[in-house]
Amino acid sequence: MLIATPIKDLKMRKLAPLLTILILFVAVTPAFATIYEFTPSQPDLFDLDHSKYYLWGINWTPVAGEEIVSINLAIDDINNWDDYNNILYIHLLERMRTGLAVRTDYQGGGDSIASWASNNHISDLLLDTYTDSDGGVGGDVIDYLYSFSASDIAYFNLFAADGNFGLGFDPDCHYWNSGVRFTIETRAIPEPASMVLFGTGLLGFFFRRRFA
Ligand SMILES: [Ca+2]
Ligand SMILES: [Ca+2]
Ligand SMILES: [Ca+2]
Ligand SMILES: [Ca+2]
Repeated sequence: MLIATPIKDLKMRKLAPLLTILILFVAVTPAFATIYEFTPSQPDLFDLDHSKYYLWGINWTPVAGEEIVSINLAIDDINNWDDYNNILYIHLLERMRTGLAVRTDYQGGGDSIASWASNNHISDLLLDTYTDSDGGVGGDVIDYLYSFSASDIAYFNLFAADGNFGLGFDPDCHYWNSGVRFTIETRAIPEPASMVLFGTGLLGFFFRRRFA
């Protein structure tokens, strides 16, 4: 069992106000989180038709003074048409003309985004593949969510540095869904100057208490 111990030690008594201020500071500092959300012009990407692949170009420039905390790709209510083929390839692209482009692969050719990127000399990263666990229309209809790893975010920062990047989807077979969303969450990078000021203030407070 945990029992709260009173602060008996003299040193700790002196440090207590300092700790209180630190805790207050953490508690009152707003997170400054900003969410940037993107949806393709056709929100469900035409239900990810098996005979196509989709290239979605997005213009977004990393904001000075902000760092990326998380990036998520969501596809709501995804469900495969049948299990003749059952794989959806999802790529991050270094660049892509803004908006949505639909190309044809007749459901074949494996990962058509990888081939397209290679043929067009565009750097790309295979983010994920999705397979419907029950194969077909029955059973599971799930909300797919892919959260970028730290390494994915590093690639994203590289790809988006010039203000443009893309996402590529190759469904082989058909994936019904009710919408695709791409979300970037950032937070303000603490400014070194204000941290120094804050530190100086704390020190001042501590010494005033100590030598008063
Ligand atoms: Ca396809
Ligand atoms: Ca394909
Ligand atoms: Ca299913
Ligand atoms: Ca780029």
